[in-house]
Amino acid sequence: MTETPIYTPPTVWKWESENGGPFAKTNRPIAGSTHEKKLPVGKHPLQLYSLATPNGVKVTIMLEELLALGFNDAEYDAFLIRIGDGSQFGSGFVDVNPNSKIPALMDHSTEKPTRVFESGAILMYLSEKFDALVPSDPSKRPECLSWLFWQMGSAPYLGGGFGHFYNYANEKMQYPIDRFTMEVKRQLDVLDRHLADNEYMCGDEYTIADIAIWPWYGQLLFNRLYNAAEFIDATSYTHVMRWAKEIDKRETVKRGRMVNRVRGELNEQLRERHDAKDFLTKTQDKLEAPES
Ligand SMILES: N[C@@H](CCC(=O)N[C@@H](CS)C(=O)NCC(=O)O)C(=O)O
Repeated sequence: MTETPIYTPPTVWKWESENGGPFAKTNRPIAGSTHEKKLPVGKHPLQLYSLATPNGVKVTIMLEELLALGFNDAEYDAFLIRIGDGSQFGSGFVDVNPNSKIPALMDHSTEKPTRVFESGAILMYLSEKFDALVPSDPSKRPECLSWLFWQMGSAPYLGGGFGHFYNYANEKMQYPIDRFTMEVKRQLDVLDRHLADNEYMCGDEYTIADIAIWPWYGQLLFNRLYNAAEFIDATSYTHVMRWAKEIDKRETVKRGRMVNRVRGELNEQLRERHDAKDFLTKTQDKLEAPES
């Protein structure tokens, strides 16, 4: 068995080499843009710049839910930001999100266009703008926002911790895998106990808390993230699984998952969405089909 060499940190860390992982080309220890690039602006009030990762999908599900509820002002253009190519470091994107991460939203319906970044802030912004998918009853609203913020604080352990070391890291190291697996299983148990007594995260109402949590924890159980369902014993979380399957059936969720998707089945990839009809006419299988 080869021993991992012991690493002694230098007094001051320096950025000397790419660490070889799949994000090595884009990860940097500094913020700001790397190149000039204006963002396109479409015809709708809301302009989304994103990619169909779990954080991106939260927002596209939210927008599709709002449209299905009849809020026509939630019409949106979704432009693709390819984070693997470093598009999040273009000057226009950094103007919308100084943190250089998808998703980022511009609302052009306000007197001066409003920028919103951080998926949790975007969900809250949209729920307040349309007064939908968040309880207005003061006895229920705090519970909903608590779970929304629970997700925002917890998912980095799942993605940046567990997902990184279990799935992406070139070397599989037991210490970080044990540490983050333990935490992710603890989080799943938190959800499982809660969902044993609640249909949705905030009781009997489907809300932004479900929209935030499902793309991460629901899809983890379906083996859509990190190929880890067996490793974490997904089927043992029966209540989370029941809830996740229920949400997976929603047409709005199916549509939201397709937007800005660049992987998987071609008929499930709507790389850019500019019109509700695009789901029927602009999926990648149709765009790539030879002309007859
Ligand atoms: N807390 C942020 C996290 C966003 C985030 O991590 N986005 C990832 C994709 S899921 C990203 O853009 N990564 C690009 C990079 O790190 O350079 C949110 O919820 O919006």
